[in-house]
Parts: sequence; C-alpha cells; structure tokens
Amino acid sequence: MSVQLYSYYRSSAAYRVRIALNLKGVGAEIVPVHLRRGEQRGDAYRALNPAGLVPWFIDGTVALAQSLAIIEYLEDAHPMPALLPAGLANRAYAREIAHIIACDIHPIGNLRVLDKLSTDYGATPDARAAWNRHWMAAGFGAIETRLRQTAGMFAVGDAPSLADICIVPQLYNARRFGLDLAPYPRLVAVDAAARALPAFIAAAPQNQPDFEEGP
Ligand SMILES: N[C@@H](CCC(=O)N[C@@H](CS)C(=O)NCC(=O)O)C(=O)O
Repeated sequence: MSVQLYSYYRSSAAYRVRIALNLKGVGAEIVPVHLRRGEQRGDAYRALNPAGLVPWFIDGTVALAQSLAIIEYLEDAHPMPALLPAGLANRAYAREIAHIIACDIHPIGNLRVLDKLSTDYGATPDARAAWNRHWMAAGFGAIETRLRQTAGMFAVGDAPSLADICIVPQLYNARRFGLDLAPYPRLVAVDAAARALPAFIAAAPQNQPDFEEGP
C-alpha cells in the first residue's frame, strides 16, 4: 500500500488524520510509533521526520508532517466528501475551531512539554494533569461560545468537518486528564454525534493496532 500513516494510538494529532482518511475513504497502512518508549526520538524515525513527532504521512512520493497540512492535502487530493463546510464564514469558523485546538491547546499539552515540566521544573503527575486541564479549559470556553452560533448536528452545521476532526481527539485527551466537561454542553454534544460515525469509530484509539490498556 502506498499510503502510510506513522501513528500512535492516543496521539491526538495522528487521531485527526486517521479520522480524515476514513471520512475520505482513503485506506492507509498504520505504522505504530511508540511515543511512551521514545521511538519518535530515535535515529530511525528522525531520518523520516526530523521533527520527531507523529503523525508522519506518506502517499507515494509525498511525505508530510503536521496533521492540518496532511488533512488539507487529503482535501485537495480527494475533494469529496468535503471536510470544510459550504460558505465563506462557516469555512472560517471550522478553521478557527481547528486552530484553537491544534495551535493554542495541543502544543502546550504535548508529551515533550509535559516531560520538560517534570524534568526541569519538578512537575508531578498531578501538576502535569492540572496544567493540561487549565489550557484545555481556556480553549474549550472559546469553542463553546462559537458553537452557540455554528453548531447543528456537528460543530459547524449538519455535516462533520475539520472542526469535529479536531474536537473529538481533544475531548479524548480532556477525559484522559480528568477535565470536567459540564461547562461545555455543546462541545460534548457535537463530540458524541461525531464519535457515533463509522469513520470516527474506526479511528478511535481503542481500535488501533497498537492500542494498549492503561493510563
Ligand atoms: N502540530 C503537530 C503536532 C504533532 C505532535 O505534537 N504530535 C505528538 C503526539 S499528539 C507527538 O508526537 N509527541 C511526541 C513527543 O512529544 O515527544 C501536528 O498537528 O501534527
């Protein structure tokens, strides 16, 4: 198979790409990279992706990092079903929600950031989780407000979009780190609607070949 995705079952950035691949009906070989064991920092993986992060995506001669860039590539290569809603404003709202998650929330809750907090600043497991919850709550508040305006069955209207592709993995993280989701009823509702779709089910961490039980 010429399409490969280097992935870790609970990497939310890889989870986004898995959802997009499934929505587009693009089959891909999943190549597991064990983040907890540090495989992403090894020479073999860095020779592919010098950034030392997943996802890493290969489609024939194209090899690409960054989940949103990969998703845009898929959107360009396979326009239907569209991952951005119709209409200028709605397309921008879907991107806005995606960027709150991918640019504002996710980078500061990443494994290497949490590890740095522990090794250099003595953060305990509880402190790491509290840090993550703090930044997720800040972003989720903004998204919840936007959803009042944009949500239908899904985050922006009645079809799953880039916004839902980013929301579902981030809510998976939020539950993992024990964030109280009660203040975000719209976010919870659109997450539930999206997670019921086959493309999202197949992409879920528990359905990955490298899934492991445990914290
Ligand atoms: N902005 C990147 C983020 C990629 C990223 O940070 N991936 C995480 C997993 S979600 C990772 O590989 N972390 C490994 C580490 O922190 O060492 C994207 O959207 O693809």
